[in-house]
Amino acid sequence: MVDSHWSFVISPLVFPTPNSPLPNLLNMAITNNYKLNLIQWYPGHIAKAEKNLKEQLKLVDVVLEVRDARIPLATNHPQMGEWVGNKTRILVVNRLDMITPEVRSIWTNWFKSQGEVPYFTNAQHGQGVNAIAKAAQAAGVELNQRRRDRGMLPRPVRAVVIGFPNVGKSALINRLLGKRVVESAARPGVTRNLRWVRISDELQLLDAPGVIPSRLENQAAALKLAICDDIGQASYDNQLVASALVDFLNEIHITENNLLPESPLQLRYNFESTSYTGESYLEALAEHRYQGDVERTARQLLTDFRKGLLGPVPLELPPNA
Ligand SMILES: Nc1nc2c(ncn2[C@@H]2O[C@H](COP(=O)(O)OP(=O)(O)OP(=O)(O)O)[C@@H](O)[C@H]2O)c(=O)[nH]1
Ligand SMILES: [Mg+2]
Repeated sequence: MVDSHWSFVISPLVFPTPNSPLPNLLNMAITNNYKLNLIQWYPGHIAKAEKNLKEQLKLVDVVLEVRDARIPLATNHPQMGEWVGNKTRILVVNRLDMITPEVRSIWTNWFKSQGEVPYFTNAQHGQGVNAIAKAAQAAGVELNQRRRDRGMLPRPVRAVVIGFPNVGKSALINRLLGKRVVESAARPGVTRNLRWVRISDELQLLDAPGVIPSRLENQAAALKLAICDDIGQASYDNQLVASALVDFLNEIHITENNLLPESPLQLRYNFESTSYTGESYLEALAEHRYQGDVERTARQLLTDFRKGLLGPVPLELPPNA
């Protein structure tokens, strides 16, 4: 379905040539080789939700900020500080099953070095989810102490779940409740309206539609969002995004060989990737496996990555890791 409120721009692109050297740094690969100004996505329902969110925030004690463990930096929303204000913030890094324990511990150390405590979760299967409820309820204890001191009756702590589309916010709420109360599905833009859900006598959660900056300034981050299916498909070109995925995977395999000793593309398709640029790999793989159909190859690659069939592969590591 095409939403008429979606705004997207696809500009002419310059792809890396087959003979160009492999990029050295992820972001350099993007800015130098892709010459991008292509991905913009800000559907009408998000603009509306942000307005409603501002209203509801007045009622909220705790913000559960949800990020995607494969791209914890690209899913860091620039307005989060503003929304949190002086409320308690709990940093949830979801999709823990999609990275290795080693990568998780690298991120944990990095967040700690930044003075933050990340709560890693798997909202699909439930790992780490109870710790989130506990952390939110702990904020409620303080809240109710203050209320009692002022002669007021205690009330449940109210927490809002905020993050980019498709990171697993609604899945987290369903897991916390142990049943499916809000819609959750494998595409961005599933939750359209804000909705309060009573988890227990102590905790109420507000499910919110995924939010995204009105303009995606950082196109390397935008590509990662597209690769992870965190922005609407109508806003990007599959072949461009799949090419970028190949470049990211090659880059991590080459520069972080201890973390990714085998090329996930070689393992999945039995077709060597590191002597190719992203674009030329797509073409060669299309010839090798998909009767030369590059678009089908691009879609397959993206689907396989999103389903975890390329293995637990991060697209980002902390700066200076
Ligand atoms: N593998 C894996 N999948 C997850 C995890 N958490 C959620 N999912 C899946 O990711 C998809 C998106 O989940 P949602 O809960 O709809 O995401 P959302 O953040 O509410 O998305 P919007 O409402 O569109 O903003 C669903 O198919 C979930 O089952 C996780 O930790 N691991
Ligand atoms: Mg949702």
